Amino acid sequence: MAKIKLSGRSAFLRLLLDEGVSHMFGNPGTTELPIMEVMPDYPQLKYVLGLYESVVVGMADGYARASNRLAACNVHVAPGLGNAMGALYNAKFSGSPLILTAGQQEQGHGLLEPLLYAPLVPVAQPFVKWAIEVTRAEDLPLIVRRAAKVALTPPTGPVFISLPGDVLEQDVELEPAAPTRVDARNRPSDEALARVAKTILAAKNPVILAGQELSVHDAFAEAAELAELLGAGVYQQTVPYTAQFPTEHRAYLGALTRNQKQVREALAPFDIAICLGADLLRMSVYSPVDPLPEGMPVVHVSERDWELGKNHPTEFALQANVKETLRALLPLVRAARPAAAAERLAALAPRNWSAQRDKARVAALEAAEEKPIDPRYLMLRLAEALPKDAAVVEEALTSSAALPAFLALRDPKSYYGLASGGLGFALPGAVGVSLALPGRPVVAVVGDGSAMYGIQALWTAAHEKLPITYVITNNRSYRILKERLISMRHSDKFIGMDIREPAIDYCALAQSMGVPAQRIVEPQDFAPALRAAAASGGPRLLEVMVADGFGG
Ligand SMILES: Cc1ncc(C[n+]2csc(CCOP(=O)(O)OP(=O)(O)O)c2C)c(N)n1
Ligand SMILES: [Mg+2]
Repeated sequence: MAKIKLSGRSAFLRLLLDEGVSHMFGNPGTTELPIMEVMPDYPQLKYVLGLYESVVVGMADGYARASNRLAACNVHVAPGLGNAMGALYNAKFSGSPLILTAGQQEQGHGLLEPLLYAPLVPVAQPFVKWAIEVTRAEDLPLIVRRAAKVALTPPTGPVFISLPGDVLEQDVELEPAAPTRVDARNRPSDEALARVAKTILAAKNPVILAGQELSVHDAFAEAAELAELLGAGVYQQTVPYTAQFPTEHRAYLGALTRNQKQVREALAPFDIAICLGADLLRMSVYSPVDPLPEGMPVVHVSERDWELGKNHPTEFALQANVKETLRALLPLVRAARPAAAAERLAALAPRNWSAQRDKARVAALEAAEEKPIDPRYLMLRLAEALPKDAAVVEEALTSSAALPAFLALRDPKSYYGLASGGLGFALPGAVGVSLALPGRPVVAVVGDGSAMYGIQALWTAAHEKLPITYVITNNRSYRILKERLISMRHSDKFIGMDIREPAIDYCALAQSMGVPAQRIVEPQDFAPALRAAAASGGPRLLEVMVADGFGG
């Protein structure tokens, strides 16, 4: 095909389209105006405005996670990039393939230290796979194509490109080219698979740790078959930020906590851990206890080589695609299914997820009348009243502690949680998830404190008329920090942990941004309100007054 001559700004957008980008999430400033000038020439590239940069990157993160596609996001020079860093940290954790760009002062002009200037590459670098500033327009094709390839090659993740104004003004000759996509769906060697099969078949009591790569690569069926063939119990990984395993499967035992001692106790009865596309026991706060029982052998399949053997000696560290690996492993296991497997599987039934749910339901129903609403009861009702095909986005900390016990996850795109611990994902993330899954209702459950780290996303949800129901659990506090101050510091003198005086009116906040809202005080009002909100087909916010855990 013939070369075409374009301005740098047009070439940039054209290249993104050629790489399969359909959405650019952005917040513009003067240095982005060249790009905004030519946006109307590329209507296939939908510009989604976010009113704060962490919201822009959070939306792109949600979009990339739910679509498994490349997303573009564009922020404004040094302050905009700085505002986005928490969200970029999240995107790094969830391995979201993002091309993050920022306009930069013209080369040379930056030397004069004008307003808004700072070198951008060193700012973005720690959280991205590749960071670069374009110095000549003629390099744009190489850089954008390489950025897309790097972002999408497992381990996937964000990349950063700084776009100086003068580069966007120069002309560039563009030669059409098909995107390069690295096929990384590799599987271990026959020899390694045979050794793994022999080891796991010989185990007396294997356990599977299910991770997010099972959902990214749509491998629920394969993981479930392995659990059945081995009679292995299945736990989801300690930070369950995607759906990781069909919860109603009889081998599924629920979530591991992030308490080292509890995890060690949960794993102690087993004699081998088979870690499928998971982060091996990522923890949160310090404990001297090692969560992996001493001497426990580990089989770990992950496409993220950094995770393999990172913290724990790993007998079988297999850098591979988890679905392809399971496909190749299953015939070996099928052929020699251990006699004890059926027995082991049957023994899991009384304590599997479904059995635990029944017990948790009884406990939650005991709190049905309480006011302010008991968060366990709220989560029970939420799980029951969700539309069948809903995707849940979650960042509600203490309020959602019971959610994993009630929320049945049946497909890989049914749940998106906070990956890194950095608050602010859920409100914008829900916008991205909704754009990625058109036709699917989204329900975002978000703590009152967490909501304030991404509140501007409500405006985008309204502007784009997205079918998202935001459930804000208002306990008027950072309840988790209060609980931890007591358990970890033995103090109950709470400074900086109450969100009162004045109380935040989340309904008024939502309404001011065009999202109809309702406050729920009576426990029985929640389920009908959730059904009505989800049925509305547009954005809604339910502010639910829940117990603060300290008698209020
Ligand atoms: C970006 C960021 N800032 C601060 C924190 C510290 N932090 C962790 S949990 C939390 C409180 C969350 O409050 P809320 O969403 O209301 O949940 P609750 O604790 O009340 O259940 C805070 C401030 C964090 N994790 N991330
Ligand atoms: Mg709170």
